[in-house]
Order: sequence, then C-alpha cells, then structure tokens
Amino acid sequence: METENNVKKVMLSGIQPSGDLHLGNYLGAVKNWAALAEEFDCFYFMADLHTLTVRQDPKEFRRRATAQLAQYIACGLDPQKNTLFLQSHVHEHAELGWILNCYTMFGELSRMTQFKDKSAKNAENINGGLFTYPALMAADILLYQADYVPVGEDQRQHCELTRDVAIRFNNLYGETFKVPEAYIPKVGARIMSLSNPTSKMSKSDPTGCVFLMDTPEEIARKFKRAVTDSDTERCVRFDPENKPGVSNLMNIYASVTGRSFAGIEAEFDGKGYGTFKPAVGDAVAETLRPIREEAARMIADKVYLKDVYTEGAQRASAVARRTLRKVYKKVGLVEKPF
Ligand code: ATP
Ligand code: LTN
Repeated sequence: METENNVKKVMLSGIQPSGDLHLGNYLGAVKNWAALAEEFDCFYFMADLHTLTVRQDPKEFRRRATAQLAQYIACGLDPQKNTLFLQSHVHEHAELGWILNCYTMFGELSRMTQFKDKSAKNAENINGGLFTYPALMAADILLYQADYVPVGEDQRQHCELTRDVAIRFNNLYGETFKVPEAYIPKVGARIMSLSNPTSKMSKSDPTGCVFLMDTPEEIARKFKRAVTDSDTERCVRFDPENKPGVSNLMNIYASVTGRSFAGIEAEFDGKGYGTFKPAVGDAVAETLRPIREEAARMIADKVYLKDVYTEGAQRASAVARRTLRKVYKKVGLVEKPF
C-alpha cells in the first residue's frame, strides 16, 4: 500500500482532435507535459467527444484522433510513463459528464467565452453539447482526482468552473472530488495567429497557423509572411499592446530557444523585422523537424498506435471507475452489478 506521502500528484489534460496540432498547442500545452512524467502521475487524452460539438467529416476525424496520439508521443510523451488514451474509449467520461450536467448551472455555462466564440463561428449549429461542454470537461478532470491541469491561458475559465462544480458537489455530499488547479506556463501560454496577431492561433482557423506536421519550407514561408506591426520604429521590442505581431513572434522565439525577451531585443538590435522573421521561422522549423519525422513514422504503424491506446484506456478506466462508483453511491444511484 502506498502511503499518503509517496503517492504522486496527478496531472491530466486533453486536446480535441478538431484539427492537426499546431505550434500554440505545442508551446502552450504538450511541450510542457513531457517533463512532468517523473514527478507526476500523468493522464493525457484526445478529447474526441468534445470535438463532436462541431460537425466533423467522420473519416478525417478518425484519422486525426490517432495521428494526434502519434504527435503526443513524438513530442516526448512516453506511453510507458504516461497514460495516453482516447476519451471516447473510457465510457466513464460520458457517464460522469451527464451527472455533472445536473450540478452545473445555466448561468455559469452562459458565461463561458469558448461557448460564445464557437457559437459565433458556427451560428448554424449551436447545439446542446457545445453549451454543456464544460460539464464534460469537469468530468474528464474529476474522474482522475487530478491535482493539476496543464493547459494554455484560454482554458483557465473552464478549469475555474471545474473547481466550482467540484466544491459544490463536495459541499452537498462530502469529500468526493479533488479540487484541481490549472497549471499554465509563463511563456508560450497564448500564441497568436501569424496572420492576425490579435486572435489566438487555433486549429479551427488554419490561416496563420503553423502545424506540427508542416515541412520546414512551409514553416519558413509562413513566418516570412507573418503580419508585423505598422509602427514606424520597426525594431524588435516586446510590447504586446502596441506591437502585437512582433511580440507574438518574440514569445514564439523565446519559447523555442529559451531566450529572454531582453536577450532577443539585444540579439536583433538594429536589425529590423526582415532579419527577425526568418530567424524565428528557422528556430521553429528546427524544433519541429524531429517531432514531424517521428510522428510520421508512428502514423504509418497502426498496430503500435492501437496497442498504445488500448493499454491507455484500460489503465484510465481502472482509475475512472473508482470515482464513478463513489459518485453513484453519493447521489443515490443503485450500484452497478457488473
Ligand atoms: P479549437 O480551434 O478546436 O478550439 P485550439 O487550437 O484552440 O482548438 P484546443 O484543442 O482548444 O486548441 O487546445 C488544446 C490545448 O492547447 C489547450 O491546453 C489550450 O490551452 C492550448 N492552446 C490552444 N491554442 C493555443 C494557443 N494559441 N496558444 C497557447 N496554447 C494554446
Ligand atoms: N477544453 C479543452 C480540451 C479539454 C481538456 C479537458 C483540457 C477537454 N477536456 C480536460 C484539459 C482537461 C480545449 O478546448 N482545449
């Protein structure tokens, strides 16, 4: 039996296979996950049930889910050290998701900015799932009694709602869920689109997006074309308010090279945007090259990927089942006989 002191804290996160992974997903999320495996008990999944809130082409959707798994592994997530799985393979997510829907308020859901953004973008399909999405996300997290949820800045609001739901449930029924915390990096937490630096780089808006599977040539082209600012000084200086384009590129450069903003300003002092943009492109292409090559190798090996997600779902389900059983008991559902 493990004692209280030697049990590792739990990390958990997921990304929707709603498009191919991009630089924002990598710098804001996945890159930071790999380093956590020794210290924490880590669960990472493809949030495929969440992706159904927006209409998908079934064939393409299926391809992306396992391609994303290959990209997780290529980004350094060792399947021996991390539990990697598809959300839809662990039925406890949908089950607890329903129950938590009944403990999440209409007013709370109405305030979510992701819901507002996505309903503005998909005005013809504002479905119930899009609205109640955060209750399923709370279930994803609470099933594993997660301590920390490593995500980018845009997911902070959903993590806060998860905490509120957990606290509400615990107050009603006694200690059931661990109340989790968002774990947000300082640099890279919000990468903006290269073509529109005031909106975030996002899978569902591929313009201005650098994908992990882009070739070095594509990456170079995208950075050369990156929108910079129309200020007159044209120098490389971090000032997100007045120079959003250059500041975004600096954030990216800092994230891939580990340099400070002051160091970057010194490096490009007097050199202007024409030198800076290709330098950022080169640094990004070199960072992504090994990831792209390894992911491509794994995407071709379907048997291997299936072994990984089968084992991952089995391990995840064993943990999720325990929490769900506890919840059934607390709310008064009859214990499952199997
Ligand atoms: P979608 O367009 O489907 O909403 P997305 O590209 O916004 O997708 P998500 O699946 O919502 O990506 O996010 C996956 C993870 O990547 C989350 O932890 C999120 O915070 C992080 N992330 C997404 N976009 C960025 C970004 N531009 N900068 C930093 N982190 C990001
Ligand atoms: N909502 C997240 C994806 C997501 C998630 C989660 C992240 C679904 N379930 C649980 C962390 C923990 C997004 O859109 N990025």
